[in-house]
Amino acid sequence: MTAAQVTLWTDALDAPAQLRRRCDEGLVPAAAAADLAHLIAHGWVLWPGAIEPALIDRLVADVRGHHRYPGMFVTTDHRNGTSVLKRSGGMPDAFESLFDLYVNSAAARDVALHPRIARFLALVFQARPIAFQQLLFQRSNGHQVHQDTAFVAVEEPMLLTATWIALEDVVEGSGELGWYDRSHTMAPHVFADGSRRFGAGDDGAAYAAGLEAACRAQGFPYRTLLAKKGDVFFWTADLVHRSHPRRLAPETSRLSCVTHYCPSTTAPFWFRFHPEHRGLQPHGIGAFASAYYRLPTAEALAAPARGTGRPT
Ligand SMILES: O=C(O)CCC(=O)C(=O)O
Ligand SMILES: [Fe+2]
Repeated sequence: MTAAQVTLWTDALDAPAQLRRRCDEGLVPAAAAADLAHLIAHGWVLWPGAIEPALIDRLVADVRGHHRYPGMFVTTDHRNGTSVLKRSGGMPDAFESLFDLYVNSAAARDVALHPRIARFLALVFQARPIAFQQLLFQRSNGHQVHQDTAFVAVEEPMLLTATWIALEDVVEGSGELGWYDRSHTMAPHVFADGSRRFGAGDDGAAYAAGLEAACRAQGFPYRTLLAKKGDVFFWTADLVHRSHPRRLAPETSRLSCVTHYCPSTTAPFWFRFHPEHRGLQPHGIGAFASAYYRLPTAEALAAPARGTGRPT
């Protein structure tokens, strides 16, 4: 048996009653009530066209132009077939994913903590939102079926949400986001070391296969997202999701921005091990943290302090 989990109120068993009470007390704006009810029931909510096209265009320009600042970005190294991270190079690159772009891109900050998102996070968290791991995908990375609690670690694992934002219209077969509706209600998956974090003693393929089998056995409908530019898909800690298997060429564009968030009442797990990476960069009603860059920074462009190695 594991100890009772600390969860967001939206993931609590009595969340529908809590929502009714909060609405009665005037704590939830009318426009947000339906979104919260959907999040509670389904584990996700979709906001079509929530991000302005001009802001998306600014972010895409930063992504496509990042080679102009060699070494300033932390990226995947998939071309070399490794899962180790590297610093960005000086040639145009539309293949690798960029980590924590919000440090060096004002547009990435404005997208990740867009007022629509920040306001909703404040309702869900009842605290200041901290954006703490951002992945800018230029194409699908082919993620297997997972719950973010396994790979995006927070001190209280369930105090976690994420957004997936389309920076272009998604093409079918490009590795679109897929998820199991209502799968956030599954019993918590506990790994070999007794934690909710995937670790050295765990088998990735077995984990993915087991999770998928459990979703099917419980009859959670599988869905994919043919998102349009500017759409925001918001999900909670334990929603089971994946990159839907790609049918098109590996380099097919699927520009999208994923950001993970926790409330300021907890901390990203790496804070334990990297005190120099506990800094926060305030932004609007929220803030950013980074495992790779030292924050806060007054620089318009900051160099990674831990740019290579295994992802945290
Ligand atoms: O974009 C995808 O295909 C999946 C991304 C994902 O699961 C994540 O970043 O947590
Ligand atoms: Fe994920």
